[in-house]
Amino acid sequence: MCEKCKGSYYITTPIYYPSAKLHIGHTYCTVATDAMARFKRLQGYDVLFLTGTDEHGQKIEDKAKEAGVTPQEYVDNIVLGQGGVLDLWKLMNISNDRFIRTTDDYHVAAIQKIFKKMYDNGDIYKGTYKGKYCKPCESFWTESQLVDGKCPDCGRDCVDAEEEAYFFKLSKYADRVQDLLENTDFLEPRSRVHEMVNNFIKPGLEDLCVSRTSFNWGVPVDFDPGHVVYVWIDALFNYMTALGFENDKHDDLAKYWPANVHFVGKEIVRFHSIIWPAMLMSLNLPLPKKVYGHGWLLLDGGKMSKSKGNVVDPYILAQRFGVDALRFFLMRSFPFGSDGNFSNELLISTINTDLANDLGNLVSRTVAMAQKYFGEKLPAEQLADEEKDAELVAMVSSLRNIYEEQMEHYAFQNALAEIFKVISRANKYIDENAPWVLAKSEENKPRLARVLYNLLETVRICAGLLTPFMPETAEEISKRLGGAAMDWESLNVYGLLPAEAAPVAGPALFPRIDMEKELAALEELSKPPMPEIEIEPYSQEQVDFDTFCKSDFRAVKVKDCQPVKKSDKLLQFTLDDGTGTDRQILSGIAKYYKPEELIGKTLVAITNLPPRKMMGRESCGMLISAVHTEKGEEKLHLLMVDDAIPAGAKLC
Ligand code: ME8
Repeated sequence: MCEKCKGSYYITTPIYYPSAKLHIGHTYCTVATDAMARFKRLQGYDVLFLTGTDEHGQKIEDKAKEAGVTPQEYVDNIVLGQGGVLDLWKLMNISNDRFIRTTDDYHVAAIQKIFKKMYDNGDIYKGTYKGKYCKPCESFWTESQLVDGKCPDCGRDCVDAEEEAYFFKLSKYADRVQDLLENTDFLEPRSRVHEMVNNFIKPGLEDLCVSRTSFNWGVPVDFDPGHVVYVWIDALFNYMTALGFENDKHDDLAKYWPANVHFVGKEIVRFHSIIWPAMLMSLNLPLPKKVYGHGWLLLDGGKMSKSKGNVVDPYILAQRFGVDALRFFLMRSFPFGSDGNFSNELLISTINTDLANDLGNLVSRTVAMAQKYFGEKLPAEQLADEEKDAELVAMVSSLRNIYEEQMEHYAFQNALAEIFKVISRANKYIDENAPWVLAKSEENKPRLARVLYNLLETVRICAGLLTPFMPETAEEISKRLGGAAMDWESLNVYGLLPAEAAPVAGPALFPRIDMEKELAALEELSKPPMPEIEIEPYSQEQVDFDTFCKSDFRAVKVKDCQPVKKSDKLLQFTLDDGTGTDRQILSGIAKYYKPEELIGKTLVAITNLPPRKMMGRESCGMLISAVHTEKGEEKLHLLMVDDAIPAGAKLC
């Protein structure tokens, strides 16, 4: 370990199901983990940040079948393909040190060994599984666990399942797990402990079915062909196989295990706080130090899900607002341990208020004033005013420690709120000290220099502490302050910026967004793409042949065509229908044709419809057109036939 390092720190996200493209909810957890990992690196820890994908299970097998590809091709496309999981994490500036796929050979082989170990030590045994299974969640349930007969996690139907299966003796570990949850701070927030103990442990923890025979896409149980390992066992052990547990691919188990924290969404806390520690107990392995169950990002009060069609695309938001602004919004707007309601309005107003008005303005005003009043750099001669400076200086000086305390408790929202309290205070300090007034007299220049110095120093410390959330912005601000120090120690020392600071101006960090226009643009973008060509559904009602033959279709030649006064729809046709008497037909096609371009054309009309009046004029028949929709717009083409066909010829 390097001398300066504070020690190792291992943090993980859940590994994602590549059953569909990831949405903003998935991004939320990964951004939070990234912020924590960056914070720990900033503090001086040797961090290993792991994320990855959980690629086995029936759901993936079914989806691949639907798509007509192999399961491996299916997951490869979602993980590695354009706009896939890896692309998204790159876009979001996620600093994971490792990425595990549960289809990686080393992981598969390790899972087989782990399963065999638990079988050999008697904690896995063979029996018959009878119960309920929720396919989308890959979860087994007992009848009593269902809520109104449905899966307690997702509310969907469960299917009856009965098959020969292996079981893990979860019941054996019930007391130890309960003790772990109730008497240590293994699981946070505390509210989740009550939920786990009351809903799952106290009603009686049953042994867990840990193999399946009804599908193939999983890690095969090597000593019993036909069985594949339950996807959650395969998935949970990723946290250790990624460090080299039961494999030679990696070699840092001793350094990083036990993990400092697993960040997981609230619906998978059960797997991480009951099943996971029980399996580790079975293998006599150290337990992770903490599982933190964060809340969900909700949309219109409900969970986002592909099947509900209400997912929010992080690509679109990152493109429109920038990656740092999106990362910031996710961490600033919702308390990490509870659910939060996502909305575009909240996103835009957070960017406008905090980033454009407060932070952006502070940086640009401060730098602009320093340059305007002093040119390249501040003068060394500066005059502090104890009374006027004390509050701001005290707030900035204590900020790092207050922030640290919040970050250690994963209270990202509070940590950011502390920074923004200081930023607001600094904006107020500008108004209180009115630099533009001080600038008017030469005598006040030393005081003016000190005011600007205090502001620059505030910006340095605030921006440095924003690094875990907005790494690119922090770097940019450091450059604008002339390469200001933003390492952990410097962020706790007020006055480190040289007195003769030389700030550099730049474009607005966060331009203000026009709420109304932006909401309209987002609304437009969220609409599903219009199909290129849409045709009318076919009629299901049959017409008997004799009825059809009653319709008299004739070729007609256009002798004259005129617009109809006061109607923007109708054209009036004078037609030669071969009878020697002109026929008049009115047709609502003015939007599609100019009258003069139709004269002389041979069209098709149905001629034995009863005459009807339109805009006071008689219409005797109807012209036949082809209609379809193109990119949402209705299109119409009059049916035109060969001009060699004489007027009045019957179409049959
Ligand atoms: O659960 N808000 O994978 P997953 C917040 N493969 N978090 C959300 C969310 C939302 N709207 N939607 C999803 C799995 N998540 C397993 C994990 S770990 C050994 C195996 C979070 O892709 C969700 O809570 O379904 C979970 O923590 C993570 O995204 C991955 O979900």
